[in-house]
Amino acid sequence: MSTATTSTDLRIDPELVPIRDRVEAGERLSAEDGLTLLRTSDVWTVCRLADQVRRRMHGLTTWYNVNKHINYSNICALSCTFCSFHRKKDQDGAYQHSLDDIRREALGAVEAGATELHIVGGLHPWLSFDYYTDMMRTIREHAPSVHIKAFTAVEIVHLARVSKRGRDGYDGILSVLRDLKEAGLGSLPGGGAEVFDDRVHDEAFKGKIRGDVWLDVHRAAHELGLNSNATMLYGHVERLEERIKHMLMLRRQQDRALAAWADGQGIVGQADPGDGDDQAIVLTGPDDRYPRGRLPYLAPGEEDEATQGWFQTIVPLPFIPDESELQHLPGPIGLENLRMIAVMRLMLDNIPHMKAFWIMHTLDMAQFMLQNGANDIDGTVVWYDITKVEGAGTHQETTVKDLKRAIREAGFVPRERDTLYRPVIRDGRDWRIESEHVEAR
Ligand code: V47
Repeated sequence: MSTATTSTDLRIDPELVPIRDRVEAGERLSAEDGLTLLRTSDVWTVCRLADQVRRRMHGLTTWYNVNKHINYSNICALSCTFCSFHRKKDQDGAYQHSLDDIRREALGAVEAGATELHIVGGLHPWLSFDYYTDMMRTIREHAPSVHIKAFTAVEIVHLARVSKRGRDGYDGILSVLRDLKEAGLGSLPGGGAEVFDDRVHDEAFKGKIRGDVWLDVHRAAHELGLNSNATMLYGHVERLEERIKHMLMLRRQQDRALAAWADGQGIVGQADPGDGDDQAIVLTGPDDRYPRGRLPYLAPGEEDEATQGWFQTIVPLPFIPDESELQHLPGPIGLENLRMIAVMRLMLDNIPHMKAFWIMHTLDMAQFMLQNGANDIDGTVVWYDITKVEGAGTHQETTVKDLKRAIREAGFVPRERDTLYRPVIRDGRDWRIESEHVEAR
């Protein structure tokens, strides 16, 4: 790498100089910029820029939550090559939880002070739609204060088929989400996005929904006032260009989701470099661009009246090869994972939060990621069956004490949040959401 001297006398890849200037000015980065960030050997400059952006957006605040994951069944009609979670019905290790099991899990979560249940499963071939709405109602009845974040986009499309609404396309998806919301669903997790590209789809997860359908499901959720998260599962058969394409597709959809809100905030849209007529809503600029607040926020109690949701968090997921059909691939490690966190922070300038999911990165690496763009370390988790790093079993739990320690030692201030990023005030297992909204600093 050739180097040049910056005003602060640090060495920087000259190709990153114009990108640094655009980041400092709060301008949207282009696809070419994204590729440069992915290719440069000057990873530390990329990380430093992401840290600058993260501090602008969130100051020193770093979020964690007290949550519990439930996988209601690992029986799945699909057999994605990257996935080691799925089982066929009679296969060893296949399981399916009854609603009684779910009730017990929900009560256990309340007992442990959880504010969130994160519920996903395989595409179960025989369970009826009632199972899913009854699951929501059971939790609502026994754990009314707990937020239910459940079902990836591919599960929603599966439920449209199961409930005979599959042929209705977008309307079928809307109608399924409406029923689930009515039964208690509070938001959608970001899983199942993988990489939005048909070539990658056909090679690694054929049979699963394509990127446009994943985006439709989240658009429908946003239309119903439900917030959602987004992921990218990287480091398998995709190319760097395809990673950037994925980010740009998410960014474009988020511009549309935030357009009306941004208008009300007096945030001036920018022209999007090389891409469409939509105004770019950039949330990563200098403070004076956001006189009425930088980040979209849903006040406590407004959930039912919300008419427009958005992507809250981006969760980069490194491909973990163990026990999958793609286990001959190495999977991304250390520096590559740090770089991805940073590049996604810089490119996804309109997604408020960036999560370093410690289960997939390890807590040690997630701690590093807090200094490279991430402002959220996820939660206590408890049970996790989808990936197992370094020989972990399904019991994968950490304590609030360890999460706070990781955050503090990285130089940040830990704050507990609920699923919708509102500060939680806690007294043992009892908690409430702070009603006054103050932007994190
Ligand atoms: O949907 C499956 C991915 C996802 C592998 O929204 C794999 O807050 C890596 O989406 N290696 C589940 N990834 C995880 C997920 C998630 C996690 C934490 C928080 C949130 C959130 C979402 O994991 C799956 C799939 O995309 N996945 N297999 C694998 N071998």
